[in-house]
Amino acid sequence: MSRLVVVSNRLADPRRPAAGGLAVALGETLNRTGGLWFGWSGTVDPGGTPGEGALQVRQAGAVTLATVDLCREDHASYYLGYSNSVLWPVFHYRLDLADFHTADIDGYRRVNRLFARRLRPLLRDDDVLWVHDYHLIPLAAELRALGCRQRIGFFLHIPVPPPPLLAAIPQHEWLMRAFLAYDLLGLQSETDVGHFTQWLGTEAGAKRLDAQHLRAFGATVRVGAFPIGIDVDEFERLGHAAEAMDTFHALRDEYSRRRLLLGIDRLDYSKGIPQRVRAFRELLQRYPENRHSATLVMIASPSRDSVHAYADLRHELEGLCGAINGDYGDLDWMPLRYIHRTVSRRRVPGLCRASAVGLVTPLRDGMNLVAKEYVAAQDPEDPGVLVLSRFAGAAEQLHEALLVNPYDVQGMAATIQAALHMPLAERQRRHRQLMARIRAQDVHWWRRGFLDALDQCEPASASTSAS
Ligand code: GDG
Repeated sequence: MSRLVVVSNRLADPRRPAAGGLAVALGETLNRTGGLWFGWSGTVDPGGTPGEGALQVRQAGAVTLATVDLCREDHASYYLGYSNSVLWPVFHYRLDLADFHTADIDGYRRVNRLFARRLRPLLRDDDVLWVHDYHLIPLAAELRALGCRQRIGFFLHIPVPPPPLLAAIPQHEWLMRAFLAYDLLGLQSETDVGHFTQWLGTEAGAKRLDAQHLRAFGATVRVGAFPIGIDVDEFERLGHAAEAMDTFHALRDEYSRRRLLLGIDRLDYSKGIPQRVRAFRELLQRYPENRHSATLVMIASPSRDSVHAYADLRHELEGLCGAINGDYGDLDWMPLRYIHRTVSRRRVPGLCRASAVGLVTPLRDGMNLVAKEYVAAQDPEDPGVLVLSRFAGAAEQLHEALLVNPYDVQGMAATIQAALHMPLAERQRRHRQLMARIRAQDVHWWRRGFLDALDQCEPASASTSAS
């Protein structure tokens, strides 16, 4: 059997529970298959040279972890700059937050070239490579330029916006060529596949060979939707363990006469956090019976705080939460508990189960695993209700959630009110249906679907170079 080589910007120890969607999903995948996981070590070396970085290799169970440090300049241009101040905002439909600098694209190319140079000597001829996410779009082209002929698949964890937004990226043609160097391109949803196909069609005159294959720039790529799932069994195990049970009982005791609502995300402008808080304020305003009774627990784990847009979001949120607690709070009740810290993953299922409503309200999201985790954590006899943005990739699968438009604050408040009053039988029915799909389409289904499709691709069909 071929060895699996996973490449992603960041790695996690696959034997420990991680925070962050990609780290969780990849750790679970590699735990099953074994193999090699390659990426940035997470260390910024202040004395390092651009485009250089020593390789470190260590073993974590069945998984070999191979990492490279980045120097300060490469970290600034590749990670903070091009990845998170150009690709992340544009792919989340936020042209207004994109910040284009030539030095950043140069750094992005340099680091992808560095990764290819460090990874190449570790590869075996029959390896299968699975590259992840927007930081590494040109990696296959760089590997091909070094002579790699292995099958290489790419999975994009974030959404694909409509073509006119993509066309605003100054290097968008270069990006298209880079995508074409992969054998298989996996996206989260059919909406994303539609946008990607239109982009290649309108901007590169790509020809559709059949339902799955596109041809452009002399190369053929297979494109498909592979919605990512969670490891349901592992999450249920976590939910029955002591830390989750303790969290659940502590919250149930503390809020025995109150209803809890829960939001849990990285503090990111794509997650619709201020919109959710405004909807909660509207709930207290329009439905006063919720005062002294409903409490919103919002866990926003720190993320990318040296990017301006994230610091601005933090200030906005602190102002909003302070104003709501000031306006509505009382000596014996605070409407909002805002926690700007990462909570232990072991506590997450307990937090979810203690909450009557789970609020997942991104303005755009590739998938959103919290939505699936919230459902998986519920007690089937007395389940909470998932309120889910129609703009999360997860909405294509989770039809029985209460779908909302996060831009419509009043509409969201009305839906939260309906969720708080949903009869038990309806909650049970919706939960049963949601759970069946989350279980059937879990992280192993996702991994198998992607790797089986990659296996069917002709190796090294692409011969393009992104440079
Ligand atoms: C990207 C895409 C896509 C969150 N806060 C804490 C914490 N988390 C965990 C959650 C969940 C994960 O992090 C977040 O996953 P998401 O899917 O919601 O979001 P992103 O990190 O933006 O992930 C996304 C995903 O990739 C996978 O493809 O779904 O659309 O943006 O597991 O539980 N975990 C802990 N403490 C926290 O405070 N321990």
